[in-house]
Amino acid sequence: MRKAYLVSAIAAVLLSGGAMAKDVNLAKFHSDMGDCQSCHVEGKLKDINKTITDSQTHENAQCRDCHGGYSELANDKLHFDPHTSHLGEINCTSCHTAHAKPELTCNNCHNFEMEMPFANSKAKKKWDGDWNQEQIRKAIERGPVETVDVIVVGGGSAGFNAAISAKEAGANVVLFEKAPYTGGNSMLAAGGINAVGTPQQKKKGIEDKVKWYAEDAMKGGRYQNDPKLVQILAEESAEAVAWLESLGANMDDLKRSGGARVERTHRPSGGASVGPHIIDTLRKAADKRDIPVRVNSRVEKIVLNDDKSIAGVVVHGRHSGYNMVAADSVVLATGGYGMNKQMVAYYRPTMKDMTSSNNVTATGDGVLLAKEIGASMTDIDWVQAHPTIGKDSRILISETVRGVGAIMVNTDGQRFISELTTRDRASDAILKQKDQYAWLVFDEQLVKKKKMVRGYEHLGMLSKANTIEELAKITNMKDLPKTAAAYNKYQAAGKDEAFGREDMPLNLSKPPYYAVKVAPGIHHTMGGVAVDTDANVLNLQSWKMDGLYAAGEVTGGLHGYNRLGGNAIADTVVFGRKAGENAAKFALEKK
Ligand code: FAD
Ligand code: MEZ
Repeated sequence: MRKAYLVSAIAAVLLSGGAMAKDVNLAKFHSDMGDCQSCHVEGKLKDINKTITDSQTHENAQCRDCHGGYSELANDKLHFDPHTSHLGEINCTSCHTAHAKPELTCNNCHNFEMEMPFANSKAKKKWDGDWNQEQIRKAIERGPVETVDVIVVGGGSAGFNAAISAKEAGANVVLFEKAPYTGGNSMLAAGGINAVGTPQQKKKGIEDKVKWYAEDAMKGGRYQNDPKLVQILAEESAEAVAWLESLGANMDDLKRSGGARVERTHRPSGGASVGPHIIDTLRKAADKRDIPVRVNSRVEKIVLNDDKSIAGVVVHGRHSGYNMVAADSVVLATGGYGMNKQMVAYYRPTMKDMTSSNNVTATGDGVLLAKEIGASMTDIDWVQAHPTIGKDSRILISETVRGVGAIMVNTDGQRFISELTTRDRASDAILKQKDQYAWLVFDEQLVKKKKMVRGYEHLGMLSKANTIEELAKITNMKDLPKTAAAYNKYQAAGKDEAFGREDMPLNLSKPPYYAVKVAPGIHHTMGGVAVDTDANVLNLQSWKMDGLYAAGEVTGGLHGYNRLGGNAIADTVVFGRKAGENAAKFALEKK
C-alpha cells in the first residue's frame, strides 16, 4: 500500500512540472504524504536526535520499505550505475538527507555535477575539520556510555578484516566509520590484490615464489621497506586471498602489475574492479556475524588510562553527539592522508597542488589520533603519485589497463618508457614530457578483457576511432601510427626493442581504437603509524603500545618509498586480520 501511495505522490510532483526541488526539501515532501512517523520512530519526536541512531537504521529501513532495495531501484536506462561500479548497497541517507539540503557524495570526486532532487549539487562535503576539544573533554568526564572488547576505527578493507577477525576470535567488537557509508579508498581499488602461490597461479602455470614477491616489493620500495613486514605480507598473501574467497569473494582473474616479475594480481573474473567486490563481501560478512557497523561516527580521540593502557575512544556521532566508548583494545584502520591538502603540503610540499585519486575520506585522522598519544611514525613523508589519473579529473585509470596491454605515449604519439615500470618512474617520465601528460592507447581486444574500461567510456573520458590513423588525427598524436606499427612488430617477436617492456599481452589490431589522457596524481601515502609484526603500534621509544593496533594505509614501513600495485589490498587483509586477532587476544586476556 505504501508503495502505491509513493508512486502516485511522485507522479503528482512530476506532473506539476518537477517544481519540487526549489522550496521543498525531502522531509517536507514526505510529510505532505503522511506524517513524521513515515520516516521516524513513533511517539518520540520531541527530542528527535535521541530517537535517531547515527547510522539512521530505522529511517533507512523505512526508505527501503517504500522504495525497495537498490537492486529493485536500479535503472536499466542508466549508462553507468555508480552503485554497481563502486558504492554498492549503501544507506539511502548517505545522499538523500531530508531536512538539510543533500550534498551529493558523487560530486566530491566527479566533475560532472550530478543533479538530484532537493539537492545543492554544487556543495562539496568537507571531511577533515576541527575536532571540538571541549566536547571531547566533557565526554571523557561523563565516562563511557558503552563497553566492548575491541573498537575498530574505520570501515575500509583493513577495518572490516580486523573486525571480522576479532569477532571470530571471540571478542565483542564495534566498528566506527565517520562517513555515511563504509568503503574508504578500499571501495575504489581497481586493479587487484597481490598473492603468491595461489591455486589461480598454479592453474595458469605461473611459477612464483614468496622470495620473488618479497624481492619485488623491496626493490619497488627502494629497499626502504621493513623487511620483516614484507616477508609476512608475502608469506600470508595466498591465505589472504583464500580468506576473502571463504567469505564469498571471487578472485579468479590474474594479471601482472608494474614492478612485479610475474602475474600475481588477483581480481574478480571478467576483470571487474576488486575494491567494490571486496567491500561488498566484507559488509555482508560483518552483517552475518552481527558486528555493529556504525556509520556517521567519527572517532576523535583515543583515551588512555593513567598507566597509559587503552581506555577507549571518544566518538562523534552525527545525532548522538560526543560520547566515550570503553574498550581494552583499539584498532586504527583509518586509511591514508591523500586527500588532506594541509598534510600533503606539510609532508610533501612538491605534491600539494596535484589532483588525487583518493576517496574524500582519506584525511589522515589516524595519524593525528595516534601522534597525539605518543605513537611513532614511519616514512610519514612518502607520498606516491600514480602515473595514470584521468587528466583534469580524480578518476584513476587502473594500472591493469597497461598490464592487460595498453601502450603509453606522449602528446606526439611516441612511447617514452616501459609501460610496466614502477609508478614513481612512470610518473617522473610523464612529467618530463613537454605537456606533462600522456595518453594510454588500446583497442577493442582490451575492452573485451577489462570490464572497468566501459566505466571510463560512460564517464566520457575516451577518444574513439575506427582506425589508428583516425585516432591520431582526433587526438593530434602525429606519430601514433608509426608507434603502433613498431609496437605490433615487437609484440609479435616477443621483444620490446624500444623500452624492454617484459610482457606484451596484446597488439593494436582490432577496431575501434581508444585513447585516454592521463597525468600523475596523489594516490597512496606510504608512511604512517609505526607498527611491529603483530600490527601493534609502537611509541616514540619503539615500545609496543599495549592494546593499540593499526593496519592498512594508516601504517608506515611495509611499502618503503614506493608501493607496488596490488600490495595495498594485500596489506589490508593480511595485517587487518592480524590486528583484529591480536586486539581480541589482548582484550580477552585482560578480562
Ligand atoms: P580505507 O579503505 O581508506 O578505509 C579507511 C576508512 O576509515 C574510511 O572509510 C574512512 O572514512 C574511515 N575513517 C577515517 N578516519 C576515521 C575516523 N576518525 N573515525 C571513523 N572512521 C574513520 N591497492 C591495491 O592493492 N590494489 C588496487 O587495485 C588498488 N587500487 C586503488 C585505486 C584507487 C582509486 C585508490 C584510491 C587506491 C587504490 N589502491 C589499491 C590502494 C588501496 O585501495 C588502499 O591503500 C587501501 O584500500 C586502504 O585501505 P584501508 O582499509 O587502510 O583504508
Ligand atoms: O595498487 C594499486 O593502487 C592499483 C593496482 C591501482 C591500479 O592502478 O589499479
